[in-house]
Amino acid sequence: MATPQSSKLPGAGLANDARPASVRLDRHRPRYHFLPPANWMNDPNGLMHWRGEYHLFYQHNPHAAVWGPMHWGHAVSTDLVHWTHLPIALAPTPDSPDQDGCWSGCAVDNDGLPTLIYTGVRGAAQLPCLATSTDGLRTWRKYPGNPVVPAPPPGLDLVQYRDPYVWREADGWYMLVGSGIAGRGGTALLYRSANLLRWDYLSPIYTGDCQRQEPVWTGSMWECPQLCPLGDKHLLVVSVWHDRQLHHAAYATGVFTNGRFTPETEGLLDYGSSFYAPQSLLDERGRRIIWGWLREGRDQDAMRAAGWSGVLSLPHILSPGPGGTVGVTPAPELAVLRGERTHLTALDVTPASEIVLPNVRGDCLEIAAEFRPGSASVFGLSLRRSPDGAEQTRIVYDRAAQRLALDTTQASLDPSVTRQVRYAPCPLAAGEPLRLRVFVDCSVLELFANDHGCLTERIYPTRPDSLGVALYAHGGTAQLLSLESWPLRSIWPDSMGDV
Ligand code: DQQ
Repeated sequence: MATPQSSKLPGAGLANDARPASVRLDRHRPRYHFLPPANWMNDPNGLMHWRGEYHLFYQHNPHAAVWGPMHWGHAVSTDLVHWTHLPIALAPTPDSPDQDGCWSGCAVDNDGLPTLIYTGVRGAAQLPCLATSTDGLRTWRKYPGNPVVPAPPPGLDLVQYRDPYVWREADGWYMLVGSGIAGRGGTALLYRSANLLRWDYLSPIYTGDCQRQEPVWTGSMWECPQLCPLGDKHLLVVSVWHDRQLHHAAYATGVFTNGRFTPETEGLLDYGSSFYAPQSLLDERGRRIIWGWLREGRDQDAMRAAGWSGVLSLPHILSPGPGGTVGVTPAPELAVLRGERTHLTALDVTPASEIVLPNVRGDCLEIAAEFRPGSASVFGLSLRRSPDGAEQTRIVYDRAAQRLALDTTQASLDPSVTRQVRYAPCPLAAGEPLRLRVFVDCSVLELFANDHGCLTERIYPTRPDSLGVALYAHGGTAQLLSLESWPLRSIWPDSMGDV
């Protein structure tokens, strides 16, 4: 085996009090979503529940708050909520197949030997590489025979090739590599191996059509593909790349048989603009839990000035939803973060004026609200609202369109940050209330509706008093059936991020 990895790199090992003031004092830095102590993070990688510990690796540039030479940062949790930063797990090795970066990949348990399969980058080559740990996932040795696939399969006219995802079936190991077929669309290439070290290419499991817009557009190339059983179907998750732009995380549920995937139902895992490159694990309780990278909505200068960039979504539990859709709920473990509950019952919300809730305010909040649409044409909640309403982020339910919107066009008075309206389909059966779960964490807003359909956005209110929550309705009266709210605590021991 090769030499052990250096684990004393800057970044992930920084003590909280050694972080630059810009990081400690940034009001936009989330407090209960996972992020590194400082600098850049993107994709979650190598997720694994190993002997009672959740291990999270992630794409990390420990040298700057912008994307750069990729390392694998590492953190561990026993409760899915509180994380301990560990030394960097993988760093580029000079003059090797990963000399220019250790890009995304996965983790498997090879009969008791934890093994990472990642993308080693050397120049234009992006090839699957392998590393193993014999000390409980703390340090990693790279396989001297890396890369374990010497080149992409010939003759396919591929658009990019990276992000191995590996799993075991009764007859051996299988691997997907994200790619695209020029002029057709995104694809995931299937391989098989007896030992993780030598791989035989089989075929694309399924190729999308980049001309097709409905039900979801899947672009020209797929990053970070992942295939796993969900209920009695298989779930394929891909991150849509097109013309060097990152778009959204799409899913398909369907049938996987004889190396081919046949989609039956398609959708987006999150309808906002931020959630990308998600990866899931199956935990020791049998739950399929997924995290995505939440991209910033501010520019490179602002990220450099802040000293950090990128955050993970909350852990989302996936389950089979109606008609082949995917159900998504926040992990119940998050309830340990709740402070004192505020509870409101039965309230009519009329077009007369917005109802600013007196005891519900803050920038680290969970809200669970149930509405009956009544006669209102649109209704909803505004959050991070300044007293004069000049800054506010609006959750809008449109009864006729059966659609939920997250409107960040007034979320910030800073003209340089991203502001937009994003929509998610949200059909309600006759008599079914709209049930919203909202998590506000400084610059993160995650919205769950009726246990399916997620909308996540990044928001950057400028005013310190943009903390209010209000209810509103137009075109008629909506009924608020109940609203519970809790302030949520920081997940870090010294309140990292508190200002
Ligand atoms: N991020 C990684 C790639 C992956 C992309 C590089 C997705 O491996 O395709 O940081 O965000």
